Amino acid sequence: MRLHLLLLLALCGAGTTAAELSYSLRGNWSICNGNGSLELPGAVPGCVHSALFQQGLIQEQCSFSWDWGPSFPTQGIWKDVRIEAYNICHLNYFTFSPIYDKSAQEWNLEIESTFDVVSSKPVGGQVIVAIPKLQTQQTYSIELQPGKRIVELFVNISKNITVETWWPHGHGNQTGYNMTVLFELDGGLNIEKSAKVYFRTVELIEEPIKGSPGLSFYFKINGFPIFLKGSNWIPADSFQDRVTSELFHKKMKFFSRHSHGIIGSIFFLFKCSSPLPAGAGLAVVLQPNWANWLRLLLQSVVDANMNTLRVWGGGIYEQDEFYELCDELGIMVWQDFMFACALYPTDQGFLDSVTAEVAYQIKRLKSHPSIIIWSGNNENEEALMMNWYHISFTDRPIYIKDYVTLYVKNIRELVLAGDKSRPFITSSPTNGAETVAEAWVSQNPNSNYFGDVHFYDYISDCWNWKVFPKARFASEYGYQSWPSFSTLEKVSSTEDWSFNSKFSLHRQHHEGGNKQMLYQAGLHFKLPQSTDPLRTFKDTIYLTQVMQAQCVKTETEFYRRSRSEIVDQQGHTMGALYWQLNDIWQAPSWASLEYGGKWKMLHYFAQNFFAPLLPVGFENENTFYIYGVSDLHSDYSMTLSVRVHTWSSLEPVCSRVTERFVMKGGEAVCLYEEPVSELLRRCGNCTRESCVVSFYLSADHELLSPTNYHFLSSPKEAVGLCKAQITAIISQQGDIFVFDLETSAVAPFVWLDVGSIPGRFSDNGFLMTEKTRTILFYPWEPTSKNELEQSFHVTSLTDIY
Ligand code: BMA
Repeated sequence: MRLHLLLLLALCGAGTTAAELSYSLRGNWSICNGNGSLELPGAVPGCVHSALFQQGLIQEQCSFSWDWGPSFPTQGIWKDVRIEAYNICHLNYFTFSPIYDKSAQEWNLEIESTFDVVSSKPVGGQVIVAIPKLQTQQTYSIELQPGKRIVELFVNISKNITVETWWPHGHGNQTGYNMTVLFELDGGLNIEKSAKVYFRTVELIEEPIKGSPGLSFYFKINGFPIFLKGSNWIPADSFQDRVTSELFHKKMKFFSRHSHGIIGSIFFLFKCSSPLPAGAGLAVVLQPNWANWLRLLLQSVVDANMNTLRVWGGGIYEQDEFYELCDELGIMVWQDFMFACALYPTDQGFLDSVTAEVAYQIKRLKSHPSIIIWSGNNENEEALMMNWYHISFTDRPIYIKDYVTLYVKNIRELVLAGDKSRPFITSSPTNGAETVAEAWVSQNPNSNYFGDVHFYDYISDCWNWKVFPKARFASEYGYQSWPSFSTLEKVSSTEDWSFNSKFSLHRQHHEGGNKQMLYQAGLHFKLPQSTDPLRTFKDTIYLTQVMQAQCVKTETEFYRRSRSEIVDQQGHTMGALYWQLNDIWQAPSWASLEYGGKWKMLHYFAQNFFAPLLPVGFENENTFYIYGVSDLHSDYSMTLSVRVHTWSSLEPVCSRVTERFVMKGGEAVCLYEEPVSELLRRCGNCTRESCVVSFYLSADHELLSPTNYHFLSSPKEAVGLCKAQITAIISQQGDIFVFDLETSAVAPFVWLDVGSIPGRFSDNGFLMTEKTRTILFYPWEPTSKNELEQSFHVTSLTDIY
């Protein structure tokens, strides 16, 4: 009999498998955080980095603080632990990959199971694999010799059966097939596994582009080129045992029914109580609805028309439920290995630990169709090549050698051995094939001509699209904002409620972050001027959200409209993943979802700027253009309507509808072009300051796109903008609440807020040019009309002056 204590990941911070005493790091080993923006030790209170504590542990890197998060390094066991006793054999793991055979045009399934055979004699028996919906059932004889044994099965899916493929959200269904694998072994030992199998192919296309040096960098799913739209995922909480979904409960049931040759089975759950630093108590009391936490966050991803999340390398390998939900919802996952913003050692102990961890994670995750790429680390190639950490010229070759040892000779080899079904790149950003050609470290890993880029610029005017890189793929970019007052209120008190309070400075972990937000906002908006300090604080929060939403909108729309063209030898952009989706605590950050799940204005904007069909307006040399962007698979016939309003009237001063045209699927093309001077002349006595343009795509009076807009001047220079009185009548229709809005004047950035009532609106932060508008509220927990009326507050731009 053998007792098997399954501590597995439970012990380890970032899902690591080893925690040895201490490693000596190379001479000048040093670290910075986030694009070299913050030298450490940080000047910001509470901001420290893993390197200072790391001592050879591969602990969740951001648990020692990041430029958006606190320092709460947890210790101890934080995942399920169970003791299993067995006297014949034990199924250690079970994993599989669907593989498409292009030449035979058929699907096969590779199933791998590893056993620990403790019986002294060989264990014989058979395995029955069944996928009923695909009329597939195959039986294999097996004989397991004592010791560690791997069983590899190859299941062919008959060509005569139609296999429905898995598609990313917005591109098709997420069809999956139930599969059971039953091991009937000697001695009456039956082990049954069930899983959902999804079929899809993924290719990373790096090929020459006409008119541009370098190579493309885009993904084909099931042979179809897809623009990746989405964001970057960070751990949902400093204390992972709080991140749950209802799937978790299902799993508990599964475990208690589970039996595999166990002669005595003890099952218990061990949830570690994380050590809480002083002051952390507040965060514990005020948890969001944890039961649905994960699902809510991921549902918000698809609700905002995203199809991709990058699981960033400074966090953790997420729990199974995360990937199961991504499979179910059609969210593609760019999976980093957990190394970020640091140069790691490569002594044998460290490499052994990495090997165990990486091999385990590949096995655990490879059956998920949602994962479309493995990536070695976050920003370590760039850190090395741009010398973020001031390594001396003479030491550099040692660091390059370490880098290649860790990510190429170890991690890449493990990926190639364990999972050939999806691409691998060594880093993000990287130059892909060009990085390989340059011996795994490119002179400029952030090149616009290859691979992906990370781009941050808080100084240039974000309304000027010319500052953004015309890259192949933007995998990180963004701007900070403050979360809403209702979120902050839960972890602060009266003396904290000003932009320069100790609290506000303490929660801001990005050096100069608060100033940068006001600077960027001040380029286009008047800053709040109230004499009431609380009002000024709330208005400033609102304005930072407006600024962030508008900045990320401009940048993302630029990337989306660059998908089909090459300008000045650059372009063919096929991905836009802004930094960052979610928050780990209540603090200013780049996130579009607040801690607790509340949508910031940016998330509502994302729903629009990621819409499958979108008109994008911009100016170049005083000419106004509208591009049509389509992510659809087919061509559609439609018209474009362009309206101009003066700020002072709810009636448009002029309006134009184009001839019907065919918008090609999967393209971005110019639909409209007019010199600004002509547009102003055509529309009465418009000036840049007095008018605003809005536009949408429609067919037979049916709206096909969100209504988008273009400011002809900064709102701070707007002429005729008056204080809008906006009222709402709230009614209930089933589980949904209807907000019938009425405004007295054109109102920019209309923000509907119901405080802490969990839920989201159908749209928010919008430009209101019509007298009335109906907006829906989808509650995430039961609420009432009365409760909503009590909490409801509306703000638009002129309210803050
Ligand atoms: C990138 C990320 C993070 C960071 C963000 C904002 O560098 O990879 O490290 O939080 O930028 O600075």
